[in-house]
Amino acid sequence: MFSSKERFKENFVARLEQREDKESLQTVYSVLTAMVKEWTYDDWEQTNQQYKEQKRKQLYYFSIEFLMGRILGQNLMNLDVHGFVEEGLKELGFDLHAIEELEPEPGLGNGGLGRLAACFMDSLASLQLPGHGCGLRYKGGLFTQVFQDGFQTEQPTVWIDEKEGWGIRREELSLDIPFFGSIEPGIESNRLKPVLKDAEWIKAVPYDYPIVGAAGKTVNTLRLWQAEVSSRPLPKGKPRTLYEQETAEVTDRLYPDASLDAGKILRLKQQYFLCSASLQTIVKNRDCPLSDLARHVAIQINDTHPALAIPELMRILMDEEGMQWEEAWGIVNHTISYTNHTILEEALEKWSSSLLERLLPRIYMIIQEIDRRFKEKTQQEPLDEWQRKKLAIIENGVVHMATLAVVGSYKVNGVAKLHTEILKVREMKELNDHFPHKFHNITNGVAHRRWLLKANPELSSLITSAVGDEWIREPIKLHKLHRFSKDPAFLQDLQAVKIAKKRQLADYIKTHQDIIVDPESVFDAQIKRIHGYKRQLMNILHIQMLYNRILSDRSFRPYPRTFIFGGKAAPSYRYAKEVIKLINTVADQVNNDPLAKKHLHIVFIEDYSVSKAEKIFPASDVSEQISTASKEASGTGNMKFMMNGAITLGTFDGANLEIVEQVGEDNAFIFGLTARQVMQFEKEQSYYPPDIIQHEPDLQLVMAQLLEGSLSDGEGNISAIRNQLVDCNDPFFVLKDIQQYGKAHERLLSAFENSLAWQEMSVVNIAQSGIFSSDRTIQEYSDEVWQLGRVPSNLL
Ligand code: KOT
Repeated sequence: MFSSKERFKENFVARLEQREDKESLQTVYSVLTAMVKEWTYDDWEQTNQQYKEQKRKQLYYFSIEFLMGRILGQNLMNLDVHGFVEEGLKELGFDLHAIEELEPEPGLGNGGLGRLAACFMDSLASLQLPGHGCGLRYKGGLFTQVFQDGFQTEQPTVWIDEKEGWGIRREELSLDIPFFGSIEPGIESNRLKPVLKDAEWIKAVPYDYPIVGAAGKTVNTLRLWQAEVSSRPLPKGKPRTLYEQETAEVTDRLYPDASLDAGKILRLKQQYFLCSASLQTIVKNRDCPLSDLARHVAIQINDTHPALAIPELMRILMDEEGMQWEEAWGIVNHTISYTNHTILEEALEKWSSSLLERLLPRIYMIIQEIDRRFKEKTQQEPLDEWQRKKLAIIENGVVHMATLAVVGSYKVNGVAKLHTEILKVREMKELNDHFPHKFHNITNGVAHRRWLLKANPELSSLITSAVGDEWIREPIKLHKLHRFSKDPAFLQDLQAVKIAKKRQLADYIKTHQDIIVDPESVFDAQIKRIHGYKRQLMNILHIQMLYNRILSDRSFRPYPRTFIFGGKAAPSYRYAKEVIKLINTVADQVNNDPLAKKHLHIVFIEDYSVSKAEKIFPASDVSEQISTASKEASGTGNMKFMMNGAITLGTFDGANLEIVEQVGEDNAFIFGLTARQVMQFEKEQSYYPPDIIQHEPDLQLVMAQLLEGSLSDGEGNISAIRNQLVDCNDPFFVLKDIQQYGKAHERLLSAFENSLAWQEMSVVNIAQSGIFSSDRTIQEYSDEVWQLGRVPSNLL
């Protein structure tokens, strides 16, 4: 490693000299990546060595998605060399920023759940905790979104770059995973052992990625498994070409929306492949007697996608290691813990028993036995039929993965206070009554090193110049900024930083989307997956209402605003795709209207991704967090905006409530139905949108435009939106909340006009954001669930 810019430059130039195409930025990228890899690998080996020597308890975070974003810049930052590498390269005539942009972005996740896993990886290593990721090495990440005539189209992506990639193939650690076949009784060393016959085997090859902790020497591992053809014989009658094709599919690409792809055999294959390969490796590499596993290993399952870890660990302990059920169950039940990320009915995983039984016969037998024993246990309890149903793992030919995950784990957590409460009192009430000590809350957090330090170096420098740099290691120290909340010089500097970031984004928008936006206007952003409950529809209908009013009311000349959207729709999610088209249609009309464009601009950033998010969060004034109350488990974008000084315009949902708890109602704009009210309406089925529209002429106009006027092109392009709003009685309460939303916008706009007061709100938000660092979240997991701090007691 280099301690100075000069040493770095010397070494860099020497390496560049050996390359052919010295002038190309691609070569520079390749040389720099190779250097960073080398620096990392020494520490990586040392970290592993130390973990072994100290016999530290290890955490494995099982997740079907890891949305890492670009790695080079983050590693430079965490290695604490970003500054001098950037300067050194500049002196040699290269722009580090441009070099970083050459890295193919690993988009191995869909959104919140996958990005959370990536933030957790950063925090684990930065807190010097022994925590590693286990996932899949999809060849293609999330699709690339391309707009054609305002519609989303999808193009496949390939992020894997075998030459420059960060991963190391660990061929020697490969293993074969069986699918299909049938179970026959067998005997081994005088005990019964189920034998799997005629299985189809898929080879799992691990690729290890270094996870570099901040300013420390800790380098943890993200292990991603790749599916390849096994050398074992094929079952009789299976054509080789079909086998090869099906095998390649297993890690060919990420599913673009878990909740919509439920029931697909390939998805189930992916899940078992991940669980089995990871668990077999963990059990094999343990350095303790098997009976002590739970004291040496913790496994966190990121939602239910890896819940097959529960029966698979049972299988390994019993069938491979000869343990009895009770002992094995005790170990599983003290090793695995589960995080729930959603209460949306359609996202709760269910598998058909027959599919599970066919693909994974032994695993299905074990699930049946877990279910049988659990039913036996609850038999004595005075429960009605409905309550028994809610406690069933297998019911009516369906396996309920969330129930399996709760029964098989020692801790279950929701991801924000409200979400956990809803789990406990409603969604999982019966399970919580049965296991009162399992359920607890751990509110999400985000890696402030990526979302503030890396994404917003200008703001980071300003913070450091005011309060020192302790906040980088201890984000709670951002509190110190309160001292500056009334300091006019600081507030002006803060405003200057915001304007600079807005200019940078405006330049990006001009270059990439050919739209000119005014950096002095309010930048109001909603960036997240497109989904009914997230209510991008309410946002765009409100903009259309503003537009109508500008045209009809000569006295209405509001302060200029730029509305920024970003997000992808699942390819098969018709409604969400229509919302995208609608936003693009309104954008076209408004941006090209000579009067309206003085007040409103709309930009839909194409192909939203982690690296684009890094540009948008720092440049935003307003953070749109407008989900239907009770539906957004937590949200994490809300935290990224807050760290960058944007003010939340949001509903009483997810972690928004905790943001408001931190900053006070005066420093956020909160509106709309509460979760309790939404749930009451749902229960009583008493919400009837026509009652509302009837009394609101501006709403009538926008509905008319939408359903038969300027926004509907008569070709059925908005039939799913129409269906939701009209035929389904607006299940996400868009029309119910839209007037309050408009009022909240008005309050916000008048607040913005007093720029010092706005900056003061901004300071309060940044100062209170430390608690939303994933360092805090990970420390809570470690203390309350994994207990990584403790040296195993048998060593004391
Ligand atoms: C998707 C399918 C099944 C189960 C869960 C999901 C899921 C949930 N995907 N992303 N989430 C989001 O997770 C984030 C991290 O906890 C939350 O902040 C967000 O509210 C969830 O929607």
